[in-house]
Amino acid sequence: ATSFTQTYASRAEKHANQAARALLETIERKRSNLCVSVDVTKQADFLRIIDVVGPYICLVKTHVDVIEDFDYSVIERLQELSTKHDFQIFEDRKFADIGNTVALQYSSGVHKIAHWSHLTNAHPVPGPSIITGLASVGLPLGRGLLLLAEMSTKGSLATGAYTEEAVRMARASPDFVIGFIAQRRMDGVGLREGESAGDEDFLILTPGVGLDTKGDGMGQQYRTPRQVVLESGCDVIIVGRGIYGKDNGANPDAVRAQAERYREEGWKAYQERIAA
Ligand code: 5BU
Repeated sequence: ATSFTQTYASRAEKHANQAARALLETIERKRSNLCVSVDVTKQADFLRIIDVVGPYICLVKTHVDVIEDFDYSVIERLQELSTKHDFQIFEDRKFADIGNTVALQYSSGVHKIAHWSHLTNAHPVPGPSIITGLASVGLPLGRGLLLLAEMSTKGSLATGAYTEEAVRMARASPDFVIGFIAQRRMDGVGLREGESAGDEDFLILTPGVGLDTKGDGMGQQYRTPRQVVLESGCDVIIVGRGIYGKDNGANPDAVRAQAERYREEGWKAYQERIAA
């Protein structure tokens, strides 16, 4: 069986990377493949939304650089919530520079991402040296990296040969690169003649998920959890505004209801998939 029909639990057992294993185990334990993306600008909104959705998610995705009143205490609160509700953390930093610079951006500055974020991601555009730079910081801390193989936006340039090269880059660093931000399963993509996929198992985390709208008027394109998990073989659905709405999650009951709804849809699609 390919990873398409394997359970999250059985994939966890085989994964060499600590962060990948922890995420897969969390998904199985909580029966949730839902990641919430919390893109709000105030600490208070950020922490309130996470406390409400915490029970229903496997992962919180952050853009900490949009928090206006950021200080390091937000990270400490986030870590407390991660323990309280049993979820992993993914800073969606999208690194894209030379190895030396990304190592500094990952370890240092105001945010010190590597110190608290189990997963982060990078654009493959600089080539393999971006992985070397990030791994020099992240591997000793047991972190995992996702490469941006595709994007959810209209007119994305990350297609075709670019996507295939991204998968080749990941294949060359299996200890640190655990998978992709992409819109579909990537097993075997970009294999050259005579190469075999072996037992590679890339995790696919997928943004651009929404049940009620098709887009946001700024290029975002939404698909349903069923399209993403069952039809395209992705592993984790990433949902932002579909859960916290247009008012920064001001109504906790509404946020909770949406989180429950997306969790349910994502899990149903997975159960159908493994039964296939
Ligand atoms: P939304 O509110 O569900 O549209 O938020 C989607 C989030 O996922 C947001 O934080 C984006 O930065 C992120 N994202 C995306 O939407 N599409 C992509 O291809 C990538 C990231 Br990569």
